[in-house]
Amino acid sequence: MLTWPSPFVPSLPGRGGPIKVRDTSTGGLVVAAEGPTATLYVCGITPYDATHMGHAATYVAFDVLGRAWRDAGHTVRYASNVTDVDDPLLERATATGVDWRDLAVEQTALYARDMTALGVIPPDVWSGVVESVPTVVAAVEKLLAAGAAYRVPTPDEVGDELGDVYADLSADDAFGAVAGLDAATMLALSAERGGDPDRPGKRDPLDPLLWRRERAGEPAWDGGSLGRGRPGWHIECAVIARDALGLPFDVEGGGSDLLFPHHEMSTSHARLLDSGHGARVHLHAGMVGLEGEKMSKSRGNLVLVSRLLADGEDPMAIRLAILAHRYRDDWDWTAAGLAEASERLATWHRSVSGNGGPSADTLLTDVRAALADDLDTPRALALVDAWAQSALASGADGGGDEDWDEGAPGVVGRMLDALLGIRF
Ligand code: 5CA
Ligand code: ZN
Repeated sequence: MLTWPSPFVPSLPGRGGPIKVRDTSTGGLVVAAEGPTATLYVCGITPYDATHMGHAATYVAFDVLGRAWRDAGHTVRYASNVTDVDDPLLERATATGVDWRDLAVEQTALYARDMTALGVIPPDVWSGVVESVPTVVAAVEKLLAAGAAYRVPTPDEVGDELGDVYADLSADDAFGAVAGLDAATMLALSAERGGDPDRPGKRDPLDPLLWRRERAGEPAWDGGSLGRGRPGWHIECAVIARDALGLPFDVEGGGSDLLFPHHEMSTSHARLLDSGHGARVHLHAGMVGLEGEKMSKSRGNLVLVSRLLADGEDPMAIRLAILAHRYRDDWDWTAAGLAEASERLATWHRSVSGNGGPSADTLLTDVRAALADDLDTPRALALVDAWAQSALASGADGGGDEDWDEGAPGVVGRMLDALLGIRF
């Protein structure tokens, strides 16, 4: 289990919520958590390169959900993973002559520093895949025993007949409900995003890998009756989420690049593993791009959080630049966006450092309503802008304004901290 320091979250007068979000699967606005404890799983990083603005935007979006939930009176239970063994990580380690374990540890630590700087509240359970191997093995054995998985012959080098293990998607009647895609799109995305539709011996080209037998030069763990090997990608998240949160849980999230196949498959695995349920709601952050292209480690067109911080940028300005966009929209990172956020941060800072301001009551109600409406942070920012402008315009004593309140800057400052994660 890993973690980073948790920021202090001030309490506010009154209460917000209930928080509604747009479920990717249905397109409808739904209450994100109905019980007293709100449960969230967000797919974590594959630690082979440093945190870029796309990662940061996704984790800040779900951090805002967690903050809104807390403000609505929920206890939040948040789980995430680190994909600390996976093909791209192994390939990068080989290409750069570094041990894959060292690369994962180094990049995970850098990510934790970046998240700390950005004021992201850490998960309650943040689990590496490596530490979850025994539970994944038990889950794969269970799927095999239930007839929901099968073995596929391996190359001779593996040395025995056990085979790799694949999930049999025909065992899951509800498969396809998460993303709602047609067969051709599913096939194309599977080939693009880590699947192996052309692998001979599979019952269906979409069937995903659950357990890969040890190959020369690849890390492997004891797999019990499965033989030595390593887990497939989707089953890891299904098992880590199930063990941390129980099934069903409220929200499974990540960037929109994970909708298919990753969240379709991990939800399918969860359904077959236990209760017939995975996540109640699927929530996806849009893709952050650079000059019109998705920012990605594989493309290398990265704006790194650690680089911006090393250049002296204020992490709160970076956070505000993210919050200026609706979490589920795709958007481009620009230097102008960051400059605008720095200016906004400075204005807000001046306004909450003054001797008073217009009453914070309406602002607090309106910001809560904006967040409850599918985490509408751009609206929340515009509301704060308006309050800051009038606080600064009224002079030190409010110019006789009846609505003037000496305590307002304090409440607004605490609100920015608690709900938006912006502190000065
Ligand atoms: N380890 C897997 C998930 S189990 C993974 O996708 N790792 S990742 O490092 O590639 O991405 C980490 C998170 O950032 C994921 O939620 C992913 O959807 C999100 N993400 C990746 N690129 C972008 C981007 N350009 N914009 C927004 N979010 C992104
Ligand atoms: Zn995942």
